[in-house]
Amino acid sequence: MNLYSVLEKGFPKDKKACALETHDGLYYSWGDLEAATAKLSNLLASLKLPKGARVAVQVEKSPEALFLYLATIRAGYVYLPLNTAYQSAEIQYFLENAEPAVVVCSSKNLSWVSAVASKAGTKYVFTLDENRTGTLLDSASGLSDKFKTVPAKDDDLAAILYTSGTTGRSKGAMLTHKNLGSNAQVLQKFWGWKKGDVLLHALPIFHVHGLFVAAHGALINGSKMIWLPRLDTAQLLKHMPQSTVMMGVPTFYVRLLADKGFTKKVASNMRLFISGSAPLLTETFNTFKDVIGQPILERYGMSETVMLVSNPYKGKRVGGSVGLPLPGVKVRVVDEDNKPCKVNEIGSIQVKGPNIFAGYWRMPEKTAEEFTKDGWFKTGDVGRWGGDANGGKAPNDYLCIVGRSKDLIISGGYNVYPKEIESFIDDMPGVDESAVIGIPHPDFGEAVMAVVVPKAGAKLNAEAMIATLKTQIANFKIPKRVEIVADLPRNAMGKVQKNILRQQYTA
Ligand code: MCA
Ligand code: AMP
Repeated sequence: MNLYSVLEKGFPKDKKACALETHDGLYYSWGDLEAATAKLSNLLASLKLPKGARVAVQVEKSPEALFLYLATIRAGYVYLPLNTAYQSAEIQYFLENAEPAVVVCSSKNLSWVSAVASKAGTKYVFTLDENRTGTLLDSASGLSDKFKTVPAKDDDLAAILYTSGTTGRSKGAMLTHKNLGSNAQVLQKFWGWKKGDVLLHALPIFHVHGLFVAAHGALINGSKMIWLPRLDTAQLLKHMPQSTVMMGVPTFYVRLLADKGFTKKVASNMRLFISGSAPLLTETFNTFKDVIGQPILERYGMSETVMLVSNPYKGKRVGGSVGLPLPGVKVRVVDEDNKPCKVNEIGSIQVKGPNIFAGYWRMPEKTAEEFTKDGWFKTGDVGRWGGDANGGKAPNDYLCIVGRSKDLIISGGYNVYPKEIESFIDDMPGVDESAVIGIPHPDFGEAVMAVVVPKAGAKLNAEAMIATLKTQIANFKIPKRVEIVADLPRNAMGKVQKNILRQQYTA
């Protein structure tokens, strides 16, 4: 079934009820949402795109950006969201790889996006800005506000999400209508969504967390969303008394706790705070419980799998554990021979279920590598069942993530692959080699740091290197610190020992 039809089942009968309230005081009813979505679906349908055509979108967060997403799904096309921090070289790669039929961008980026899109063979480029302007809305404005949702098979593609690669460039994770619809249904029950819930939404909507976990949750439950453009603690505190559910990356909770205005009283209407995308420090979990009087619910997922494991809504929430496999999701922790580990033994986390993606876009070999012969997806995360989870003893059926086998940094909930940053640094004049590592950071959890070796006789300037990187890659990938050193520590095989660098710079 088309994912939109799955979500629509939860829309309230009262079409005048509020679906979205914005930070600047605008209200969109469910009728508005359906009409705006229909107009945009009609626009896409009028372009007569082939089945499976991709609609790539790099725009600021706005209600209309959400409607564009829903319209794409409703019209049977494939949604491809792109982080607003991506720069032209990054966007060029995504467009050339995905070959979208339609690109929607902010009007301030139109000139360079058009150039890149035309190179990639894209036929239509529209603009959409956060103040409800742009050629997309202009083109849709005269069209009908009714649209018959295009039927979709369970394994038809609904979205492609690019996730960075450990060795090469980003891979597009292909998610089907079934992947997304089944996960939304499971989460609605598992997290006890109920009538009257109001979601406080401050996450970006170009990733799984803000779009497929948070927004889907409210949509399938017919719940109002308070729609904030970005994380702003003052705005969160202002709207919290009218809200019941919030989702955030750990940085959301660190920043809220640093604000004196965040009290039990302000949060008294809230029934659920959910954290994910990166490890929630036990210290944050415990302080939150002390200050607010309720435990944050931590869950675990991936772009390739949507949500996998979650602490329970009603049962025990354990700090330092991500909880129980969601209904329908199978999780195993295995040793190097793919044999199941015992409780408290550390191994690789592998998963199966209706939520597991359909593969990487046009990368069949890479897809095959990431699955075991018997069909388990290798998450690249390392964990164990039960054991001491810092926040107390985890029951034996609770999963604890203890690390990652993939060389990945998660900074403020965004993934950064060291290899990508190293390749940009290594291309700079005077650089012999580099190692990019993650070091603990009080706000972002982990911060990106680069350790760089100059070529013989070359002089490198850390600030100038950072300035150059800022013109090349998204801002969250920029190293917060660059250290110039004479050489990198290596093991007997000649491999750079990043663990030693991490220890050294963490100290
Ligand atoms: C911004 N900056 C960052 C980050 N964000 N640096 C490192 N890591 C970051 N995440 C830098 C900017 O480059 C800038 O640096 C300075 O911080 C201020 O930028 P600003 O945009 O004002 O930052 P902010 O608004 O305070 O944003 C921080 C944030 C944001 C709220 C943590 O990054 C965020 O919303 N993260 C959520 C990511 C997310 O949704 N992840 C879900 C992925 P300068 O001043 O030098 O230019 S989905 C996923 O992972 C899976 C499926 C899952 O399980 O959910
Ligand atoms: P992404 O591919 O961007 O969706 O990021 C997925 C990765 O985020 C996972 O493979 C984990 O490494 C990490 N992740 C997500 N949620 C959690 C969590 N609650 N605790 C620890 N790591 C997490």
